[in-house]
Amino acid sequence: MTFQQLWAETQPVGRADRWGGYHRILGSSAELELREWFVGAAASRGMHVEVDRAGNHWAWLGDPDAARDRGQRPLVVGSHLDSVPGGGAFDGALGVVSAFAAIDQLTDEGQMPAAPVAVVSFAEEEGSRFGITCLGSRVLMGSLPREEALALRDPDGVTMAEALRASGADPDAFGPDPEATARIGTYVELHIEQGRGLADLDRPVAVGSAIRPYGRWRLVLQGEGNHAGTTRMVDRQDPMLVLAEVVRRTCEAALARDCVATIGKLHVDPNAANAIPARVTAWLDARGPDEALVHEVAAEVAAIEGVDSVQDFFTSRESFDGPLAESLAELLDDAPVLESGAGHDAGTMAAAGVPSAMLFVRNPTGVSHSPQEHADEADCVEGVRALAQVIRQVAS
Ligand code: HGY
Ligand code: MN
Ligand code: MN
Ligand code: MN
Repeated sequence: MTFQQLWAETQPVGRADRWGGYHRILGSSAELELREWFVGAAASRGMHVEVDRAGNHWAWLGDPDAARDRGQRPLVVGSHLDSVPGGGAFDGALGVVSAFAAIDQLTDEGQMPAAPVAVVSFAEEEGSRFGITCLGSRVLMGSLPREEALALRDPDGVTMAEALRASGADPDAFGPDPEATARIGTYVELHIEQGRGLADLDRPVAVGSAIRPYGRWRLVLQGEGNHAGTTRMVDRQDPMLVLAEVVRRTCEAALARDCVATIGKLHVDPNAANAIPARVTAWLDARGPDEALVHEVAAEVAAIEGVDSVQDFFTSRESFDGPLAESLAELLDDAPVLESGAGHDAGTMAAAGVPSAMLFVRNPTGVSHSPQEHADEADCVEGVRALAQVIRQVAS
């Protein structure tokens, strides 16, 4: 099938009415529908579907175990199918759709390598339900201990273990999967660019060089709940005042250090218009050119009076395989090589020692994690063509 045909199949799934964005949250009907689409797409291409112990979906063309017996380690391409709440159409889905489209293009041209190739769809890349990004790849590779993952809670208080049980899966079987990981020779992820690097360079496709350091902290601002009408202003302990200071200082601390930092999610208890909040939980997402600077931003915010801070995760700079990136850039007509300000499963793979690379497709406005996220069809087709070239080169 062409890219356009495959894209048309996935586009209606999970489009939310409210803001026009996509809601493809782990375990939601939309996310389950896309998984079914993935299984169907694999089956119609004669690919064998497996779900690893961390809940990631794999579609294998060819037999990876026979390849291993021959001393080959296969190429894996793919991305993720979940989204942030109200996210764009391209983040994640573009990589999975492009993977199938590239395989189809090579097959039609009689150029598909004989060596096995897999398409992977990683689970909960956005961390929209359980709070930790790249959850499926982190658990798979053992960089997030299974006990920690099983104890994570979603916004309704449901633990990962309970969610697995409810979906018919066995939490005891959940965890790293050495058998699945031993099959991965190289991982290449195509993704929409989430900034304006390619638009500025006027090029359709780039190769990724690294993922910038990234941390997330949960800030608990404790106050005293009380009646909004009867409590004198001088008698209040209102955590919203602390929040106002947190937001202002987050921006200042990031600006002063060439970092970016965001308070994008809040939980207000009890969340009533006529009650002074008893407690506010705010999430700080901070990223930057170097780890020390990112930690400094978080430390400055955590030091504000009234703030208790817990680190949810920290991801170091992840550099992709340098020689691989260089060879891909050369293969793709001297494509530009760009760093990523966004996290990706390819970063988890690189951190675990898997030779990994990324391709980025131009995003004219750079907007992402928003319904306004966009890539032109011609650039997406160019991305598929690039991925097909990479498959032909790397898999054979
Ligand atoms: O970068 C992120 O927020 C996530 O990994 N997509
Ligand atoms: Mn994303
Ligand atoms: Mn993504
Ligand atoms: Mn009352």
